[in-house]
Amino acid sequence: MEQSHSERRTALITGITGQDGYYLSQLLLSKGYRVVGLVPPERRASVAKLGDIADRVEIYPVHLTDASGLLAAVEQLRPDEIYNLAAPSFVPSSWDDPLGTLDLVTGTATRLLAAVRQVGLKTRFYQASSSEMFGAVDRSPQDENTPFRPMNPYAAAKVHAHWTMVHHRQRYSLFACSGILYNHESPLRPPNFVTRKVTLTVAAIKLGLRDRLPIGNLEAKRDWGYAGDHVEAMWRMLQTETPEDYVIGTGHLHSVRDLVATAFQCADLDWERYVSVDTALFRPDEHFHLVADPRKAHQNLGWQPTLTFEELLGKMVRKDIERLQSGSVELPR
Ligand code: NAP
Ligand code: G4F
Repeated sequence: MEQSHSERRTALITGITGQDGYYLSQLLLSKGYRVVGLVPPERRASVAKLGDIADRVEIYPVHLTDASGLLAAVEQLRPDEIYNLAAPSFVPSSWDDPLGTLDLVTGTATRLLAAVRQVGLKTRFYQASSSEMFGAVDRSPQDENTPFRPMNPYAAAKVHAHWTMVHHRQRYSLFACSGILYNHESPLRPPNFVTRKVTLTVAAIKLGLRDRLPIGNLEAKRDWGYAGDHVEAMWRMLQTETPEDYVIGTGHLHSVRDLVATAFQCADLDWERYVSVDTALFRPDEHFHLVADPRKAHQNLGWQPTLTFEELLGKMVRKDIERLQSGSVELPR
Protein backbone atom coordinates (compact mmCIF):
# COMPACT_ATOMS: atom_id res chain seq x y z
CA MET A 1 0.00 0.00 0.00
CA GLU A 2 1.28 3.51 -0.91
CA GLN A 3 2.16 5.67 2.09
CA SER A 4 0.78 9.23 2.23
CA HIS A 5 3.20 12.19 2.00
CA SER A 6 2.88 12.84 5.73
CA GLU A 7 3.95 9.26 6.61
CA ARG A 8 6.81 9.03 4.14
CA ARG A 9 10.22 10.53 4.76
CA THR A 10 11.08 13.14 2.14
CA ALA A 11 14.52 13.39 0.56
CA LEU A 12 15.64 16.30 -1.64
CA ILE A 13 18.43 15.62 -4.07
CA THR A 14 20.46 18.07 -6.13
CA GLY A 15 22.20 16.38 -9.07
CA ILE A 16 19.45 13.74 -9.19
CA THR A 17 19.98 13.27 -12.94
CA GLY A 18 23.61 12.20 -12.50
CA GLN A 19 25.04 8.73 -11.90
CA ASP A 20 24.78 8.90 -8.09
CA GLY A 21 21.39 10.63 -8.29
CA TYR A 22 20.01 7.58 -10.07
CA TYR A 23 21.40 4.99 -7.64
CA LEU A 24 20.53 7.07 -4.58
CA SER A 25 16.96 7.66 -5.79
CA GLN A 26 16.56 3.96 -6.46
CA LEU A 27 17.78 3.17 -2.94
CA LEU A 28 15.55 5.78 -1.27
CA LEU A 29 12.48 4.71 -3.27
CA SER A 30 13.09 1.12 -2.20
CA LYS A 31 13.02 2.37 1.40
CA GLY A 32 9.69 4.15 0.88
CA TYR A 33 10.95 7.74 0.68
CA ARG A 34 9.28 10.52 -1.24
CA VAL A 35 12.14 11.58 -3.54
CA VAL A 36 12.27 15.10 -4.96
CA GLY A 37 14.95 16.34 -7.35
CA LEU A 38 15.87 20.03 -7.37
CA VAL A 39 16.49 20.55 -11.08
CA PRO A 40 17.17 23.85 -12.89
CA PRO A 41 14.41 24.41 -15.51
CA GLU A 42 16.89 24.40 -18.40
CA ARG A 43 18.12 20.93 -17.32
CA ARG A 44 14.63 19.37 -17.31
CA ALA A 45 15.53 17.18 -20.28
CA SER A 46 18.17 15.43 -18.14
CA VAL A 47 15.35 13.80 -16.14
CA ALA A 48 15.01 11.31 -19.01
CA LYS A 49 18.34 9.86 -17.81
CA LEU A 50 16.48 8.50 -14.78
CA GLY A 51 14.87 5.98 -17.14
CA ASP A 52 12.82 3.40 -15.26
CA ILE A 53 12.49 5.55 -12.12
CA ALA A 54 11.78 8.90 -13.82
CA ASP A 55 8.07 8.71 -13.06
CA ARG A 56 8.59 7.65 -9.44
CA VAL A 57 10.49 10.79 -8.40
CA GLU A 58 9.18 14.35 -8.27
CA ILE A 59 10.98 17.23 -9.92
CA TYR A 60 11.02 20.69 -8.31
CA PRO A 61 12.29 23.29 -10.79
CA VAL A 62 14.77 25.72 -9.23
CA HIS A 63 18.11 27.29 -10.10
CA LEU A 64 20.75 26.14 -7.63
CA THR A 65 22.14 29.69 -7.70
CA ASP A 66 18.80 31.09 -6.48
CA ALA A 67 18.96 31.35 -2.67
CA SER A 68 15.32 32.43 -2.25
CA GLY A 69 14.15 29.68 -4.62
CA LEU A 70 16.04 27.06 -2.57
CA LEU A 71 14.63 28.52 0.66
CA ALA A 72 11.12 28.26 -0.77
CA ALA A 73 11.80 24.63 -1.79
CA VAL A 74 12.92 23.71 1.72
CA GLU A 75 9.98 25.59 3.30
CA GLN A 76 7.46 23.92 1.02
CA LEU A 77 8.86 20.38 0.87
CA ARG A 78 10.06 20.18 4.52
CA PRO A 79 12.67 17.51 3.77
CA ASP A 80 13.89 14.99 6.32
CA GLU A 81 17.11 14.61 4.35
CA ILE A 82 18.95 16.63 1.70
CA TYR A 83 21.64 15.12 -0.52
CA ASN A 84 23.70 17.80 -2.26
CA LEU A 85 25.15 15.96 -5.27
CA ALA A 86 25.08 18.56 -8.06
CA ALA A 87 28.48 19.46 -9.51
CA PRO A 88 30.33 19.75 -12.80
CA SER A 89 32.09 16.53 -11.82
CA PHE A 90 34.61 16.06 -14.66
CA VAL A 91 37.78 17.42 -13.04
CA PRO A 92 39.65 18.79 -16.13
CA SER A 93 36.63 20.96 -17.05
CA SER A 94 36.99 22.92 -13.83
CA TRP A 95 40.09 24.63 -15.28
CA ASP A 96 37.87 26.10 -18.03
CA ASP A 97 35.40 27.61 -15.55
CA PRO A 98 36.88 27.87 -12.04
CA LEU A 99 34.42 30.52 -10.85
CA GLY A 100 31.37 28.72 -12.23
CA THR A 101 32.59 25.55 -10.51
CA LEU A 102 33.05 27.39 -7.22
CA ASP A 103 29.64 29.00 -7.44
CA LEU A 104 27.82 25.77 -8.16
CA VAL A 105 29.74 23.53 -5.74
CA THR A 106 30.30 25.88 -2.81
CA GLY A 107 27.39 28.20 -3.48
CA THR A 108 24.76 25.45 -3.60
CA ALA A 109 26.00 23.91 -0.33
CA THR A 110 26.03 27.34 1.33
CA ARG A 111 22.57 28.31 0.09
CA LEU A 112 21.01 24.97 1.07
CA LEU A 113 22.58 24.98 4.53
CA ALA A 114 21.35 28.56 5.08
CA ALA A 115 17.86 27.50 4.00
CA VAL A 116 17.84 24.54 6.42
CA ARG A 117 18.96 26.84 9.25
CA GLN A 118 16.39 29.52 8.42
CA VAL A 119 13.48 27.11 8.13
CA GLY A 120 14.50 25.56 11.45
CA LEU A 121 13.72 21.95 10.60
CA LYS A 122 15.73 18.96 11.80
CA THR A 123 16.72 18.22 8.19
CA ARG A 124 19.79 16.01 7.81
CA PHE A 125 22.26 17.21 5.17
CA TYR A 126 24.71 15.20 3.05
CA GLN A 127 27.54 16.94 1.19
CA ALA A 128 29.16 15.12 -1.74
CA SER A 129 32.85 15.61 -0.98
CA SER A 130 35.65 14.03 -2.97
CA SER A 131 38.99 12.30 -2.52
CA GLU A 132 40.27 14.97 -4.95
CA MET A 133 40.27 17.24 -1.87
CA PHE A 134 43.29 15.29 -0.55
CA GLY A 135 45.20 16.13 -3.76
CA ALA A 136 48.96 16.26 -3.23
CA VAL A 137 48.96 13.70 -0.44
CA ASP A 138 51.99 12.94 1.72
CA ARG A 139 50.46 9.70 3.01
CA SER A 140 48.50 6.75 1.65
CA PRO A 141 45.93 5.54 2.40
CA GLN A 142 43.95 8.62 3.46
CA ASP A 143 41.46 8.79 6.31
CA GLU A 144 39.22 11.42 7.90
CA ASN A 145 42.24 13.16 9.51
CA THR A 146 44.35 13.49 6.36
CA PRO A 147 44.94 17.18 5.47
CA PHE A 148 43.42 18.59 2.28
CA ARG A 149 45.84 19.77 -0.42
CA PRO A 150 43.59 20.36 -3.45
CA MET A 151 45.32 20.63 -6.81
CA ASN A 152 42.57 21.90 -9.15
CA PRO A 153 39.58 24.30 -9.07
CA TYR A 154 37.11 21.41 -8.66
CA ALA A 155 38.92 20.10 -5.59
CA ALA A 156 39.34 23.59 -4.12
CA ALA A 157 35.60 24.25 -4.51
CA LYS A 158 34.82 20.90 -2.83
CA VAL A 159 37.13 21.81 0.09
CA HIS A 160 35.33 25.15 0.49
CA ALA A 161 31.93 23.43 0.42
CA HIS A 162 33.16 20.85 2.92
CA TRP A 163 34.34 23.50 5.40
CA THR A 164 31.12 25.48 4.95
CA MET A 165 29.21 22.33 5.94
CA VAL A 166 31.50 21.76 8.95
CA HIS A 167 31.01 25.39 10.07
CA HIS A 168 27.23 25.00 9.94
CA ARG A 169 27.45 21.80 11.94
CA GLN A 170 29.65 23.43 14.59
CA ARG A 171 27.98 26.83 14.83
CA TYR A 172 24.33 25.92 14.32
CA SER A 173 24.34 22.27 15.45
CA LEU A 174 22.91 21.15 12.10
CA PHE A 175 22.97 17.43 11.33
CA ALA A 176 25.35 17.75 8.40
CA CYS A 177 27.89 15.22 7.10
CA SER A 178 30.40 14.96 4.36
CA GLY A 179 31.14 11.76 2.49
CA ILE A 180 34.67 11.99 1.12
CA LEU A 181 34.16 9.58 -1.74
CA TYR A 182 36.77 7.97 -3.97
CA ASN A 183 36.04 7.20 -7.63
CA HIS A 184 32.88 5.18 -8.09
CA GLU A 185 31.62 3.88 -11.36
CA SER A 186 28.73 2.07 -13.01
CA PRO A 187 27.15 1.58 -16.42
CA LEU A 188 25.71 5.09 -15.89
CA ARG A 189 29.12 6.77 -15.70
CA PRO A 190 29.40 9.24 -18.62
CA PRO A 191 31.92 8.16 -21.30
CA ASN A 192 34.37 11.01 -20.67
CA PHE A 193 35.44 9.31 -17.40
CA VAL A 194 38.13 6.71 -17.86
CA THR A 195 36.27 3.55 -16.74
CA ARG A 196 33.31 4.09 -19.04
CA LYS A 197 35.52 5.29 -21.89
CA VAL A 198 37.37 1.99 -21.61
CA THR A 199 34.31 -0.29 -21.22
CA LEU A 200 32.42 1.37 -24.08
CA THR A 201 35.45 1.12 -26.37
CA VAL A 202 36.08 -2.50 -25.38
CA ALA A 203 32.45 -3.28 -26.23
CA ALA A 204 32.81 -1.48 -29.58
CA ILE A 205 36.02 -3.38 -30.39
CA LYS A 206 34.36 -6.67 -29.45
CA LEU A 207 31.53 -5.91 -31.90
CA GLY A 208 33.91 -4.75 -34.65
CA LEU A 209 32.81 -1.09 -34.43
CA ARG A 210 36.22 0.27 -33.34
CA ASP A 211 39.78 -0.93 -33.60
CA ARG A 212 41.67 1.34 -31.16
CA LEU A 213 41.50 2.73 -27.63
CA PRO A 214 43.51 5.96 -27.20
CA ILE A 215 44.29 6.38 -23.52
CA GLY A 216 46.21 8.73 -21.20
CA ASN A 217 48.60 7.81 -18.40
CA LEU A 218 48.57 4.03 -17.87
CA GLU A 219 50.45 4.45 -14.58
CA ALA A 220 47.85 6.78 -12.99
CA LYS A 221 46.17 5.03 -10.07
CA ARG A 222 42.78 5.32 -8.41
CA ASP A 223 40.57 3.60 -5.81
CA TRP A 224 37.63 2.55 -8.02
CA GLY A 225 34.40 1.31 -6.43
CA TYR A 226 30.79 0.76 -7.46
CA ALA A 227 28.35 3.70 -7.36
CA GLY A 228 25.57 1.47 -5.99
CA ASP A 229 27.74 0.73 -2.95
CA HIS A 230 28.86 4.30 -2.39
CA VAL A 231 25.31 5.75 -2.34
CA GLU A 232 24.43 3.20 0.35
CA ALA A 233 27.18 4.79 2.47
CA MET A 234 25.65 8.27 1.88
CA TRP A 235 22.31 7.09 3.24
CA ARG A 236 23.88 5.28 6.20
CA MET A 237 25.75 8.48 7.20
CA LEU A 238 22.43 10.27 7.66
CA GLN A 239 20.97 7.47 9.81
CA THR A 240 23.58 7.69 12.61
CA GLU A 241 23.18 9.27 16.06
CA THR A 242 25.84 11.94 15.52
CA PRO A 243 26.79 13.69 12.30
CA GLU A 244 30.34 12.87 11.26
CA ASP A 245 32.39 12.80 8.08
CA TYR A 246 33.50 9.58 6.41
CA VAL A 247 36.06 8.49 3.85
CA ILE A 248 34.36 6.03 1.46
CA GLY A 249 36.38 3.85 -0.90
CA THR A 250 37.39 0.26 -1.43
CA GLY A 251 40.87 0.62 0.05
CA HIS A 252 42.35 -0.93 -3.12
CA LEU A 253 44.52 0.95 -5.57
CA HIS A 254 44.54 0.02 -9.27
CA SER A 255 46.36 1.58 -12.20
CA VAL A 256 44.76 2.58 -15.49
CA ARG A 257 46.88 -0.26 -16.93
CA ASP A 258 45.06 -2.72 -14.57
CA LEU A 259 41.75 -1.17 -15.60
CA VAL A 260 42.44 -1.55 -19.31
CA ALA A 261 43.80 -5.10 -18.98
CA THR A 262 40.84 -6.22 -16.85
CA ALA A 263 38.19 -4.65 -19.10
CA PHE A 264 39.66 -6.23 -22.27
CA GLN A 265 39.93 -9.55 -20.45
CA CYS A 266 36.19 -9.33 -19.65
CA ALA A 267 35.61 -9.44 -23.43
CA ASP A 268 38.30 -12.09 -24.07
CA LEU A 269 40.50 -9.58 -25.87
CA ASP A 270 44.23 -8.88 -25.56
CA TRP A 271 44.50 -5.17 -24.62
CA GLU A 272 48.00 -4.68 -25.99
CA ARG A 273 46.72 -5.16 -29.55
CA TYR A 274 44.30 -2.23 -29.29
CA VAL A 275 45.56 0.39 -26.80
CA SER A 276 47.64 3.41 -27.82
CA VAL A 277 48.92 5.94 -25.32
CA ASP A 278 48.11 9.57 -26.15
CA THR A 279 50.23 11.95 -24.09
CA ALA A 280 47.75 14.78 -24.82
CA LEU A 281 45.45 12.98 -22.35
CA PHE A 282 48.02 13.06 -19.52
CA ARG A 283 47.33 15.28 -16.52
CA PRO A 284 50.06 17.04 -14.52
CA ASP A 285 51.05 15.67 -11.08
CA GLU A 286 49.57 12.21 -11.40
CA HIS A 287 52.02 10.48 -9.06
CA PHE A 288 49.87 10.92 -5.92
CA HIS A 289 48.10 7.78 -4.75
CA LEU A 290 44.53 8.49 -3.70
CA VAL A 291 43.34 5.40 -1.86
CA ALA A 292 40.91 5.17 1.04
CA ASP A 293 41.34 3.90 4.55
CA PRO A 294 37.61 3.20 5.03
CA ARG A 295 37.87 1.59 8.48
CA LYS A 296 35.72 4.25 10.16
CA ALA A 297 32.89 3.56 7.68
CA HIS A 298 33.29 -0.19 8.21
CA GLN A 299 33.10 0.21 11.99
CA ASN A 300 30.52 2.99 12.46
CA LEU A 301 28.28 2.47 9.44
CA GLY A 302 28.68 -1.27 8.92
CA TRP A 303 29.38 -0.34 5.31
CA GLN A 304 31.30 -2.65 2.94
CA PRO A 305 31.64 -2.66 -0.84
CA THR A 306 29.76 -5.51 -2.52
CA LEU A 307 31.48 -5.58 -5.94
CA THR A 308 35.14 -6.20 -6.66
CA PHE A 309 37.05 -4.20 -9.29
CA GLU A 310 36.78 -7.15 -11.71
CA GLU A 311 33.04 -7.61 -11.08
CA LEU A 312 32.41 -3.89 -11.58
CA LEU A 313 34.24 -3.81 -14.91
CA GLY A 314 32.54 -7.03 -16.04
CA LYS A 315 29.15 -5.46 -15.30
CA MET A 316 30.07 -2.32 -17.26
CA VAL A 317 31.50 -4.18 -20.27
CA ARG A 318 28.46 -6.48 -20.49
CA LYS A 319 26.06 -3.53 -20.30
CA ASP A 320 27.93 -1.63 -23.01
CA ILE A 321 27.91 -4.65 -25.34
CA GLU A 322 24.16 -5.00 -24.74
CA ARG A 323 23.57 -1.28 -25.39
CA LEU A 324 25.57 -1.25 -28.62
CA GLN A 325 23.76 -4.36 -29.83
CA SER A 326 20.37 -2.79 -29.13
CA GLY A 327 21.41 0.61 -30.53
CA SER A 328 20.55 2.36 -27.24
CA VAL A 329 23.91 4.13 -27.00
CA GLU A 330 25.92 6.13 -29.49
CA LEU A 331 29.66 5.82 -29.70
CA PRO A 332 31.47 9.12 -29.01
CA ARG A 333 33.61 10.28 -31.96
P1 NAP B 1 27.50 13.31 -12.40
O1 NAP B 1 27.05 12.01 -12.95
O2 NAP B 1 28.43 14.15 -13.21
O3 NAP B 1 26.18 14.16 -12.05
C1 NAP B 1 26.29 15.53 -11.76
C2 NAP B 1 24.91 16.09 -11.51
O4 NAP B 1 25.05 17.51 -11.28
C3 NAP B 1 23.95 15.93 -12.70
O5 NAP B 1 22.64 15.79 -12.20
C4 NAP B 1 24.09 17.26 -13.41
O6 NAP B 1 22.96 17.62 -14.18
C5 NAP B 1 24.22 18.20 -12.22
N1 NAP B 1 24.81 19.47 -12.60
C6 NAP B 1 26.00 19.68 -13.23
N2 NAP B 1 26.17 20.99 -13.46
C7 NAP B 1 25.06 21.62 -12.97
C8 NAP B 1 24.63 22.97 -12.91
N3 NAP B 1 25.38 23.96 -13.40
N4 NAP B 1 23.44 23.26 -12.31
C9 NAP B 1 22.69 22.26 -11.79
N5 NAP B 1 23.03 20.95 -11.83
C10 NAP B 1 24.20 20.64 -12.40
O7 NAP B 1 28.23 13.11 -10.98
P2 NAP B 1 28.16 11.86 -10.00
O8 NAP B 1 29.22 10.91 -10.41
O9 NAP B 1 26.76 11.42 -9.87
O10 NAP B 1 28.65 12.51 -8.64
C11 NAP B 1 27.72 13.07 -7.71
C12 NAP B 1 28.47 14.03 -6.79
O11 NAP B 1 29.50 13.34 -6.10
C13 NAP B 1 29.14 15.20 -7.51
O12 NAP B 1 29.09 16.31 -6.64
C14 NAP B 1 30.59 14.75 -7.63
O13 NAP B 1 31.45 15.87 -7.68
C15 NAP B 1 30.76 13.97 -6.34
N6 NAP B 1 31.75 12.90 -6.38
C16 NAP B 1 31.66 11.94 -7.35
C17 NAP B 1 32.60 10.91 -7.34
C18 NAP B 1 32.55 9.82 -8.38
O14 NAP B 1 33.55 9.10 -8.52
N7 NAP B 1 31.43 9.65 -9.10
C19 NAP B 1 33.58 10.85 -6.34
C20 NAP B 1 33.60 11.84 -5.37
C21 NAP B 1 32.67 12.86 -5.38
P3 NAP B 1 22.80 17.10 -15.72
O15 NAP B 1 22.36 15.67 -15.62
O16 NAP B 1 21.76 18.01 -16.26
O17 NAP B 1 24.14 17.27 -16.36
O1 G4F C 1 37.85 8.95 -14.71
P1 G4F C 1 38.57 10.19 -14.41
O2 G4F C 1 38.40 11.31 -15.37
O3 G4F C 1 38.16 10.58 -12.93
P2 G4F C 1 38.86 11.55 -11.83
O4 G4F C 1 39.57 12.69 -12.47
O5 G4F C 1 39.65 10.71 -10.90
O6 G4F C 1 37.60 12.18 -11.08
C1 G4F C 1 36.49 11.41 -10.65
O7 G4F C 1 36.71 10.93 -9.34
C2 G4F C 1 36.84 11.96 -8.34
C3 G4F C 1 37.03 11.26 -6.99
O8 G4F C 1 38.39 11.05 -6.77
C4 G4F C 1 35.58 12.80 -8.33
F1 G4F C 1 35.66 13.76 -7.37
C5 G4F C 1 35.35 13.43 -9.68
O9 G4F C 1 34.14 14.16 -9.68
C6 G4F C 1 35.27 12.31 -10.73
O10 G4F C 1 34.10 11.56 -10.48
O11 G4F C 1 40.14 9.91 -14.33
C7 G4F C 1 40.66 8.87 -13.53
C8 G4F C 1 42.14 8.67 -13.83
C9 G4F C 1 42.95 9.95 -13.80
O12 G4F C 1 44.16 9.67 -13.16
C10 G4F C 1 43.22 10.25 -15.28
O13 G4F C 1 44.41 10.98 -15.53
O14 G4F C 1 42.30 8.14 -15.14
C11 G4F C 1 43.37 8.82 -15.79
N1 G4F C 1 43.20 8.68 -17.23
C12 G4F C 1 44.08 8.07 -18.06
N2 G4F C 1 43.63 8.11 -19.32
C13 G4F C 1 42.18 9.13 -17.97
C14 G4F C 1 42.44 8.75 -19.28
N3 G4F C 1 41.05 9.78 -17.61
C15 G4F C 1 40.16 10.09 -18.60
N4 G4F C 1 39.03 10.73 -18.24
N5 G4F C 1 40.39 9.75 -19.91
C16 G4F C 1 41.51 9.08 -20.30
O15 G4F C 1 41.71 8.78 -21.48
